[in-house]
Amino acid sequence: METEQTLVLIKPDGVQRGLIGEVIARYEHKGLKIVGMKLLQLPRETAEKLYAVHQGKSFYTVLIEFMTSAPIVALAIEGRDAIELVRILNGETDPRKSQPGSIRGDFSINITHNVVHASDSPRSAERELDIVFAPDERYKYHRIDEDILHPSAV
Ligand code: FUP
Repeated sequence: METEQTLVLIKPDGVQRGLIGEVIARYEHKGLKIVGMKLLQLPRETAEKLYAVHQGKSFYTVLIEFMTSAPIVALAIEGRDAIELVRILNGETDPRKSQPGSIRGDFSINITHNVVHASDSPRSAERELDIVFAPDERYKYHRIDEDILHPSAV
């Protein structure tokens, strides 16, 4: 198990629907650590960088319009296997396939308005975190429950 950081975005629908606290609680209660957090409206250029891999796809324009339409919350989340754990907590991209109990399974019904984004690999996490967070916007600190979450032998 590696300690990793990942980027989460609570999308405009999550912010508009008052789900910020609920979504953050899912990650916190799992035992993941918030090491960076801010409310911002994504400039178009930033959204295009984040979603460069989807350029040219049928949903790209709608996705960029949506992601820049209103404020989002950006989170830098740290923990052992954080990249995979966050994606499990988020659920499948298409909310119709997301399991109840996951964020998308519980709170969304439409693939564009699917509440959250999270990085899908160590490489994309590093790239995406650098796009959204300046180096001094991510903090190193010890959370008091870490010794209970991670007994030293395991
Ligand atoms: P995810 O990694 O789960 O966020 O999913 P992707 O990177 O594959 O897609 C990014 C976003 O593009 C999704 F959150 C929603 C949108 N999308 C569509 O609208 N239609 C698709 O078929 C695939 C993705």
